[in-house]
Amino acid sequence: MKLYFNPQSRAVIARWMLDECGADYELVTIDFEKKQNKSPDFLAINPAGKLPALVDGTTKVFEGAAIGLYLGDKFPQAKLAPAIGSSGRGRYLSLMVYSTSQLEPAMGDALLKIDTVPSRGWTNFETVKDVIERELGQGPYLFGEQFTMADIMNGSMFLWARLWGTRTERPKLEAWLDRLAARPKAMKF
Ligand SMILES: N[C@@H](CCC(=O)N[C@@H](CS)C(=O)NCC(=O)O)C(=O)O
Repeated sequence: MKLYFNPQSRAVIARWMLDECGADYELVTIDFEKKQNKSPDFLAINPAGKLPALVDGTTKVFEGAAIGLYLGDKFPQAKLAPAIGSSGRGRYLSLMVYSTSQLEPAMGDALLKIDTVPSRGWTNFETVKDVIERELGQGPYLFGEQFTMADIMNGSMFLWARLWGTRTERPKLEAWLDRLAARPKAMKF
């Protein structure tokens, strides 16, 4: 497998996924300065010209959440995804999509200090925190004792925000984030 990568990008999240899977992979560095992400070769992998992107044989996957879903199913032994047909599967798919369709844009609004317009499809960031806190329940992870790709996708967004000095101000969420960051294979910046 090849992960198209730049250390200053969301590809560090995909690398975290691959490491948690115990996958054998190669990093292909993409230089943003040289606009390698807009080259015809790269656009054939990700037509949006963005990182991360993953190539596994003839399979091409782009969008971080899609890469997580793909890897979670490809490496069932890593137990990073509730199995197809299991009771948690629907909530898992929902939380994976939620991470980029709601959590991330809501966080963007909050960091940029702009009002969230509900008609655009996501709630404000405080509501996102309520949702994730509720989904976490007693933890320690979103699926109880089972650490999954949903923890990586949702947690990594909050961990990014920490780099900008933003904390959730919610003890339960902060404890979860500390737990994620302490995992030996957690993303490194
Ligand atoms: N929703 C996308 C976001 C991808 C994205 O915006 N990647 C950034 C790096 S973090 C990028 O490639 N930017 C370069 C560009 O847009 O030219 C995902 O989750 O994969």
